[in-house]
Amino acid sequence: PPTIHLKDYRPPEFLIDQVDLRFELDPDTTQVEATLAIRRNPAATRGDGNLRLDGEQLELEYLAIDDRPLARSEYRVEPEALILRRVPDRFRLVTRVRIHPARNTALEGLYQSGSMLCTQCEAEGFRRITYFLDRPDVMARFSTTLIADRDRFPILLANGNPGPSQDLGDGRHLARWDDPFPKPCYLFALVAGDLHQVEDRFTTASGREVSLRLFVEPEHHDQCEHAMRSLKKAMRWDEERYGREYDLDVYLIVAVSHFNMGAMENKGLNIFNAKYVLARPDTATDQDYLGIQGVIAHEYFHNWTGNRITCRDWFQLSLKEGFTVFRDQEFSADMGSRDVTRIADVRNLRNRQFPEDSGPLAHPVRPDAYIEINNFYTATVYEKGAELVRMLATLLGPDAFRRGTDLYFARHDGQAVTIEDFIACLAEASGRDLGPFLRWYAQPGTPELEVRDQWEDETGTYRLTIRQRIPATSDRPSSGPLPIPVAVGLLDAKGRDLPLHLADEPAPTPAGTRVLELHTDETSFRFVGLAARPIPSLLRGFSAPVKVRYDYSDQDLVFLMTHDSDGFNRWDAAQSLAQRLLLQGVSEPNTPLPSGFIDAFRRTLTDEDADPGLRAEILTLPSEAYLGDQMETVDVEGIHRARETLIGQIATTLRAELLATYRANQDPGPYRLTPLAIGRRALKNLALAYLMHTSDDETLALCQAQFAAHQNMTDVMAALRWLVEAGGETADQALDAFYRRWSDDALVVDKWFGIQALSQRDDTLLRVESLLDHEAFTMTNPNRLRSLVGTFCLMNQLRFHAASGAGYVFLVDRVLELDPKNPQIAARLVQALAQWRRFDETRRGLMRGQLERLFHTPDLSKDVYEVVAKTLG
Ligand code: B3K
Ligand code: ZN
Repeated sequence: PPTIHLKDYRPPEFLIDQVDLRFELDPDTTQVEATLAIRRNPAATRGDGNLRLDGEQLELEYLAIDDRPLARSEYRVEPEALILRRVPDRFRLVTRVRIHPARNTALEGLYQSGSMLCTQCEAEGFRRITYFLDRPDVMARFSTTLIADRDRFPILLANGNPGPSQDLGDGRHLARWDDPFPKPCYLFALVAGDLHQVEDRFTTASGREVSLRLFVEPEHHDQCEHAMRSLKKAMRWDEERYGREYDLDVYLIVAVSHFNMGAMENKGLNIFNAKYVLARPDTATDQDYLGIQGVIAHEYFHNWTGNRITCRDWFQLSLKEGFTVFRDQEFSADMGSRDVTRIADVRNLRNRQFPEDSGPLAHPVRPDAYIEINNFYTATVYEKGAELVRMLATLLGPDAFRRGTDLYFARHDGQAVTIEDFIACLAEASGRDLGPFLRWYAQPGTPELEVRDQWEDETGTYRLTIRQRIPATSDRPSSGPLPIPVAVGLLDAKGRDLPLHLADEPAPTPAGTRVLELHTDETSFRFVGLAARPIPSLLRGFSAPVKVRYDYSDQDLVFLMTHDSDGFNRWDAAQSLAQRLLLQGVSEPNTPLPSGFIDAFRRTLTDEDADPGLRAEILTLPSEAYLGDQMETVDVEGIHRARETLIGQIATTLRAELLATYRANQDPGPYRLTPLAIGRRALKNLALAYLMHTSDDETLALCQAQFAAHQNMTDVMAALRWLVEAGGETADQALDAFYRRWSDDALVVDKWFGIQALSQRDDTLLRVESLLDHEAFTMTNPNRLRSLVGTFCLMNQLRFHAASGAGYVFLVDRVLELDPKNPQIAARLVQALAQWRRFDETRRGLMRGQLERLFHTPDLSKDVYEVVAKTLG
C-alpha cells in the first residue's frame, strides 16, 4: 500500500460549495443521491482537466453533469475513485449510488448498530457513502434529506438545524436538515432509529436559545442525566474560558452501542459510544462518570477547535486533537480535583504515550508520513499534543494565551489550517518568537532533563543546572534544543516553599512555584539569598512531557512525598520512590525497605487534612507495565513478585490503619459525585485492595459485604475485582450473581468480561478463551471485544506475556479473525505486541514469530499491515 507524505500536500484542484444529499434509508440497501456544486479552485495549479472523486464500495447508478447523464466514455469507475474526464470549470454534478449498511462491519461510513442506522466519517469514511473530495480542506455547505420507514425509524437526524418534515403516505416519512456552516465531509453525520429523547435547554452568553437533545435506546432513558449536565457545564465553561459560544439552534447527541472509538464531533450531531453517555450510580463507576464528563466536553469543544476551524490535511490532526484534549483536561480539572485530574492525565501519558514514543511506532506529534491515517489517532497526537499546547499556555501565561486563541478564532474561522497558523497567532498575540517551539511537533521521542545542583554555603547560593537530551531516533536528525518550561519550587527543611531570587534579578519572587525556561542544550539558574541548602521540587505539575533525572536520596523523596506544596509532585515523589524500591526488589528480592518509607505511607494514609483522592493516588503503586517500561529488559515475573511483596509488606504493617481508613471512609448516604465523595471512595477501595492482598476471613467478609450492599457500581466493582482475584467458590458465586443481575445491560456486562480478563490468576487465559464461547460474547461489538480481548492483551502484562507464548497466539488468532471485518480495531489490538524487543530472548522470539505469522497473511488490511510492518521494523 502507498505511503502518503506531508511534503506532497497540494491544494485541491476543485472546490465544492454546496452539497445536497438525499438518502432513501434501508439497512440492506440505501440509495444516496448527491448534488454537488463544484468549481475549479483558483488558488490551485491546473492538472489534466479530469476530476477524481473518492469513493469506495459504492454501486454507481446514475451520473450527470448539469442535468446531462454522462456517456460511458466520459468517466471511469475505479475501486477507490470515480474519474470524470474533462469537466467544465463550474458545474453541478449529480450522482446516485447504492450502499449496504447492514453488511458494513468496519463501522466506517453508514452502518447498522442494533436497530438504528448511523455514520462514522472521520477520517475517510464519507467516501463509503457517496463520491466526494474526501479531504478536510474541501469545506462545503450541506443539506440532508432523509427518507425512511416511519415505524422502524421514527427519528431522523443529520447535521445543522431541522427543516421541514413530511409524511410520504406510503409508510415512509421524510426529514430535512440544513447546516449553515461550511464543513469538511468528515463531519457529516446522520442517524435513523427508534430512539428515546431527553431534552433540555441552554441560553448562551449572548442570549441565543439552544435546544439540547440526547437520544438513546429506549431502555436507557434513565441513564442520561449526567451526560446532559456535563454538556451544559462544558458549554458554560467554553464561554467563560475561551469566549466561545454555540452556534446552531440544536445540539444533538446520540448514544450508539457499536462504535469503534469514544465519540465523534460531527457538526451539531455528536455520535457517541454509549459508554461515554450512559450512567446511573448502580451501573457506572466514578471513572465512568468522569470519562463521560470529559468526552462530552471534548466533543463539544471541537465545535470551535476542529469544526469551525478545521485541519488543512490529516497530518495536522493534533491541531484539533491536541488542543481539544488540553481544553477538556482543563475543564475536568476545574470541575473536579485539579491535582487528581493532572495525576490521572500524566499517568495515562506515561503509561501509553511514553512507550509509544520509544518504540517502533514512535512518530512526531505531527507525523510526516502514513499508510492508514486511522492508525494515527494515537496517544502521541492526542495526549502529547495536549502537553504541547499546555506548555504554550504556560510559556505565554493566561492573558497572552487567551489573546492568542482569540486571534486564532477570529482569523481562521471557517478555514482549514495548519499547526503553523495556530502557533503564529500565539506568537503574534504574545510578541514571542515561537519558531523554535515548532520543533516539538517534528521531533519524536521523550526528552530527558539531567538536573545537577550545587550549594555554596558561604554565599547562600544554590545553582541548578539542567541539560536537555533528546533521544536519537534512527531516521531523523535531532531538530535542535527545545523550548521547555520547567516549573520549580525550593523547599526549606520544614517543607515550606522559599522565595525564589535569581541572581540576575533585582528582587525575589514570592514563595511558591516559578517557571524556568530552557532554550539551549544546557542552562544554569543561580538562586541567591538562601540560608541553607534547599530541596528542589522539579517539574511541578508536570510542566513539560519529559523525563527528569535528578539524584534524589530516598530521604528526599520521602520528604517531598509528605511535604511538597505541589500535590502533583507529592504523588510523583511517591511514584519515584516506589519505583526505585520495586526495581531493587526485582534484582535483589530481600532488600529491606528504607527507613521512613512505611512511615510516610502511614502518615499519608492517616493525614485527614489532605484531599482523600490525592492520598489514594499517592498510595497507589506504579503498575507492572509501567515498571517494565523502566527496565532494560522487562522481567515479567520478577516485577510481579516484587510488587506483590511490597503490597504484602504494606498490608501487613499497616493493617490497623488500613482497616481504620476503610471504615472511616464508608459513606452510607446517597451517591454523590463531588471530588470529596469520589476521593473517599477511592481511598476506601485502595485500603480494601491492600487488605484483600492477604484476604483473611475478616477482610474477605468486608469485601463480600461491600459487594452485596450494591451501594454503587464503584464499590461493587472494587469488591468484585478482589473477590475474583481471591478465587475459589466465592469468586464464582460473585461473578454469577453479578451476571444474573446485569445480563441485560451491555455496558455492565462489558465490565464483567473485563474483570475476568484482568485477573492475575494463573488460569486467566483459559478463562478468557472459554469466555469467547459465552452467550454474551461477540466479536462484532467493539466494546465487548475490547472488554475481553483488549483488556487481556493490553492490560494484563503478567498473563498476556506468559512465558509459553500462548497469549501471543491467542492475540494473533483474534486479529486474523477480526481484520477482514473491522481493520481499525484489529490494528489497535496488534499494538499489544509493539514492545516485543524489550522482552527476554524467549518472549522476543515468540512475539516475533506471531508478528511474522501476521505479516505473511495474504490480504491484510492497510491498517494491520502498517502496524505490523513498522513493529517488525
Ligand atoms: N475525532 C474523533 C476521532 C475519530 C477517529 C477516527 N478513526 C473523536 C475525537 O477525537 O473527538
Ligand atoms: Zn477529539
